[in-house]
Parts: sequence; structure tokens; C-alpha cells
Amino acid sequence: MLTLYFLQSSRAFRTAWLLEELGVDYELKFAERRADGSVPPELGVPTAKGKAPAIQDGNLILGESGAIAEYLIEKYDTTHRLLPTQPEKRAKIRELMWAAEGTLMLHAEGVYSARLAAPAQVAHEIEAKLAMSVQLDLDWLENTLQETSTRYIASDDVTVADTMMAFSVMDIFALKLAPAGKSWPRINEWLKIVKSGEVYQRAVKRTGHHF
Ligand SMILES: N[C@@H](CCC(=O)N[C@@H](CS)C(=O)NCC(=O)O)C(=O)O
Repeated sequence: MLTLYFLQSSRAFRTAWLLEELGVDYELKFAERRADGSVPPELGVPTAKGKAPAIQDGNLILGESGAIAEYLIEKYDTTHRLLPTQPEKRAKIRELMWAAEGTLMLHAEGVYSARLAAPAQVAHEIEAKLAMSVQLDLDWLENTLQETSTRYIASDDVTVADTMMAFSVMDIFALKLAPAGKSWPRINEWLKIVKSGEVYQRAVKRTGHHF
């Protein structure tokens, strides 16, 4: 059986939601974060980096939420429900998947690190500058949603892009990593649809995921 190494309030939720969407049976190895936010060694994450998420499927041990998503889709999405076969559609979905980690989370982590590392006055200034990148990312996503005008991010149904991107945006909103006073109505509408999804809710129930 597939094992998911799950850390609370982490990107591991992306993998849990995707596994639920795919209907794959999995064992959940669960841990709360330590006080400094790190993974407790008792979780026994088997990858070299020891971060969450990680999976073990047979002999395969894999980290990186994006690589895990690609693997799970390749192996278990046999009807191509979550990643359609047309090259153009696949490319747009992958654009969102890469952006979720390589752009939105990258910028969000910058804002968060500045907040933790610098003295309040300095942190405020650095944070405000870094948060501009987060704003541009969200503006881009807002425009994308306006252009596609689909219920989910890339289609009227859930795709693997939603499972990657929703965590990034919810994390940014929950930790207030975007500039204050801005709003992204289409993004909020999309998040409402995501959160009301039956399978999404099943993943929340199984993992207790929260920010
Ligand atoms: N790029 C990696 C990032 C993995 C990562 O940074 N995970 C965080 C949780 S969101 C973690 O394990 N933090 C705890 C630690 O560093 O000990 C991915 O997408 O999986």
C-alpha cells in the first residue's frame, strides 16, 4: 500500500487531496510540526531532505509535491480525468503546477522568512517589497481565472493544477503574505468552489488539515 508522510499545515495536503481524487488507497503517517515548524524525526520521512510531503509506493520513495503529483497522475489517473490528453491543455495545467511551487510558494516563503528573521521595523519594509511579487502572482492568477472562466482553475472539473495551486493561495491568505487591502474576487470564488468539493472535504477530514 502507498504511504503518505504527512506534516500538519503543510504542502502534504496537496498529495492527500490528489490521492483522494484518484481513489488510491493509502496509509497516512501523520505528525504535527515541532515548535520551530520542522518535521519531527519520529515521522520517519524516508527521503534525504526529510521534508513533507513524501511518499513510498512499492520500492519508490519520492519527495517534492510536484514530482509526487506527476508520478501519481502517470500511474493512477488512467482515465486522464485530472490531466487531459490534449497537449495544449496539459501544458496550461503544468504551467499552473510549476507556478504553484516555483513562483507563488517561492515568493510567499520570501515574505514569511523576512517576517521571522528581521527586527520588526526592518522586516516590515522588506516584507512590503517582497509582498509585491506575491501581489503580481495573484494578479496573474486572477487574470487567468477571468480568461478561462471555468469553475475550477483550468477546467469546469478539478484537475491536478487545483490540487497544487489551492494550497499555495490558501497559505498566502492564511498567513497574510500578500499586500493588505487588495482583493482577488475570482480567486476567492474559485477557493469557495474548491472548499465545497466533496472529495476535498474528505481529504480535510482524513488529515485534519488546517492552516
Ligand atoms: N518544494 C518542496 C517543499 C517541501 C517543504 O518545504 N515542506 C515543508 C512543509 S510545507 C517542510 O517539510 N517543512 C518542515 C521542515 O523543513 O522541517 C515540495 O513542494 O514538496
